[in-house]
Amino acid sequence: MNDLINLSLEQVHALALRALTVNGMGEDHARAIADTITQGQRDECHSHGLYRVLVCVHSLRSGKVDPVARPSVSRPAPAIVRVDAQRGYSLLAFQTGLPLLVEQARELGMAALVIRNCFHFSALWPEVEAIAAQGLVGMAMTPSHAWVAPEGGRRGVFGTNPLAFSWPREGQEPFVFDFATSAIARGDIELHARQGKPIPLGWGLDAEGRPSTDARAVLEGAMQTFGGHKGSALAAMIELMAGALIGDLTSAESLAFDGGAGATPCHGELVLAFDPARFLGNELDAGRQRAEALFAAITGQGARLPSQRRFAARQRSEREGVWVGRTLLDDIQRLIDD
Ligand code: NDP
Ligand code: PYC
Repeated sequence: MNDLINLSLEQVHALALRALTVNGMGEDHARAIADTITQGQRDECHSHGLYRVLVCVHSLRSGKVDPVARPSVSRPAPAIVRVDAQRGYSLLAFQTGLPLLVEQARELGMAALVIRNCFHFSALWPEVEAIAAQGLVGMAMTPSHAWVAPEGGRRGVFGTNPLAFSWPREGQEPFVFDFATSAIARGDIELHARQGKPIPLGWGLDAEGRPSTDARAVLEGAMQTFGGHKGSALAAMIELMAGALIGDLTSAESLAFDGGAGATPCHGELVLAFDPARFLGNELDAGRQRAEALFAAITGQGARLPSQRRFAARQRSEREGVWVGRTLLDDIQRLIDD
């Protein structure tokens, strides 16, 4: 039986940090990763919370990741900030590039942060929220591994390719969405497989291309896109924008680079920032009011905004801590002890 254990957010952070550092991760990378993992657990995004410690440590032990890589910055054009993660994890590269992205977006109206050569496991909402916290509109996207079949196909071509967006709001949480362009994140299917639970039809196909509710069969077959041909086209766009356009690997190339190691995918990420003050000038207030009218029209009929569940979970976790399955905690503890 998988009991649930209550942990404070400080305990979650300390556990993630310890598991990473005893396995050789440099302190600054480990802190950046533990911060994001703690945010995921806090917001009840279970596929990208403490569970990710397992794959990060596996990736470290595979020898693929440089645990002490130093991100390096270059400026190929005024609006483009490029950070080469040098085969380290993406989060330190994002932290390195964010102040420059913000500065350039304020100066030019819009700017791009291009992260190359990074191992990428994390949810994108912490990144677009950080952009919204600066009063900017944010977008982020990244490939992963070619696990997802195009609509009408049966073999993996696309990654689970998340797309995230944030819109800053005065005096309240930003409008944020962040979703995989597959029907669901692969991490969620992995969690179903760990717990021996079936998955809904529509998430994936078995190795013979048949729709399946067996999580393990789908992990060995192909995942499906969300919204059929629409998710398929968006997934292709992300391969192009955050792969071909930025000079980094597509999901198929990233999977080939992994070579069966089962490490975190290694590729690039594209992050965009837009300054509403620059776009709108003295019409800024009118633009903000237009946005608020839109949000009111959504919530006014009982629908919810994306991230409302997450923000509510955040408040609850900050008050009461989080509940984590004993099996996961035991698995992480073994990575510290062995
Ligand atoms: P979900 O399908 O669970 O949800 C995605 C978004 O939809 C969230 O913003 C969510 O808000 C919102 N949402 C859900 N239900 C509703 C509703 N009824 N009304 C309005 N909004 C709603 O996420 P995915 O499984 O697709 O992705 C999960 C995470 O996995 C993402 O954070 C993504 O970045 C990450 N990921 C990372 C990858 C990587 O390579 N780094 C690859 C793939 C995924 P709320 O949270 O409030 O429910
Ligand atoms: O859950 O699909 C996923 C995922 C891929 C890489 C990181 N998360």
